[in-house]
Amino acid sequence: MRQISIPENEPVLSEVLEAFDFPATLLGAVRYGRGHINDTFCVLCQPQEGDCVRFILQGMSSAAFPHPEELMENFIGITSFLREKIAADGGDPLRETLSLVKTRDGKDFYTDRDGKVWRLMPFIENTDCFQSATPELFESSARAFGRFQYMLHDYPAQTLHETIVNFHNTEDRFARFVAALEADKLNRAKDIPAEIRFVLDRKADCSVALQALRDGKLPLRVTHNDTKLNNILIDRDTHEGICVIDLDTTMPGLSINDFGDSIRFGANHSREDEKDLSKVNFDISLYEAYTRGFLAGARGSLTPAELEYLPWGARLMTLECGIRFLTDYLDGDHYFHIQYPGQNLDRARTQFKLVTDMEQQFDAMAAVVAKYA
Ligand code: ADP
Ligand code: GN1
Ligand code: MG
Repeated sequence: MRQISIPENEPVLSEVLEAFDFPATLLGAVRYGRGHINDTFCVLCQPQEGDCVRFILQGMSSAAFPHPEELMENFIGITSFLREKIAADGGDPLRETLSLVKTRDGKDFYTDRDGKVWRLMPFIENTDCFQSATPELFESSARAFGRFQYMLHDYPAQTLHETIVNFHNTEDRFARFVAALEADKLNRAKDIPAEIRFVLDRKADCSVALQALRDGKLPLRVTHNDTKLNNILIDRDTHEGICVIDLDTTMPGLSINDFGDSIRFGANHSREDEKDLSKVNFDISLYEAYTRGFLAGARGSLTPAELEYLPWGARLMTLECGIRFLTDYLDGDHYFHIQYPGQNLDRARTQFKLVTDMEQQFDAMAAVVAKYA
């Protein structure tokens, strides 16, 4: 077999690559993407004739996903369902949703010697994945996320596994923050009183969406639950959001959270870990572009209560994500990948700055929804 090029510090890769049934000769693999959770690699292959082809190889995070085989069952169910809808709609199922390449023994995923689960997917070419966007691109991503939710409105939700229990249970996130604070394993709490106060002062907010759900105001739907801009592939020719990726948390949830998580990540002009908070500002014009796109994509399927709570979705997903980053910081950074010490604290701080901005512009945010509802 010819020598393939793989990073020296990824010893398990050759075992994993060997397990999959590549339709062409393997040339090499490199780490890829900006996700915080999975181990993602781009794999290059040379077919007998024609240009090289790429694949995405992903090892699922055991810290995030305790039952990866259930996650893969969800993945297969959702992508098969979407493939049929996309085909019926005259679309291209190979570009508009993810698919899997099987292992040599005909399985949908490979479990390595340490028990980590890996999947292989064709790379969806002629697309871009952005970390920040112009209003036009952001609106296009919004249409795609709205459409994603619309397409799954008749998916049999009871068949989905809850891949991360209490994923967007903001009350539970608050409680876990308090537990991490009390444990204060690394003695970090003493240096961050303002951030801790920020969270403790917002305990009541953490119940707003859950209370509306308990009161029967907000319906449970099949939602993506991780709708950051870099979880969508944008077609290079049409600039349309063509494929929603990172389906690992697609499960029953609230539509306002899908709306909200996109706003959290995309309705500003700074990095998620920007240290200079003067650069971190909620941009209501990006919020407006997203609102317009999301409501168009959802094709009138949101109820009046969901529309009313959309601004809360933005505020709560941002608060919750900040709480999660801060919890992981207190806990020793075991959940989110970090590139430097203190990155989770930097991330928490940007989220809290954005929450503050949204609190100040909350009425204007509601007015924007009313304009497009
Ligand atoms: P994570 O859970 O770590 O965020 P993702 O599934 O979002 O993992 O993948 C990480 C990155 O890999 C994405 O942001 C995107 O750039 C790229 N990616 C994932 N799947 C594909 C695909 N099928 N085609 C092209 N790029 C992909
Ligand atoms: C993670 O996997 P990725 O990088 O798309 C996280 C989201 C957070 C996000 C913060 C499964 O998303 O919940 O909002 O980081 N995903 C999981 O950037 O926890
Ligand atoms: Mg991702």
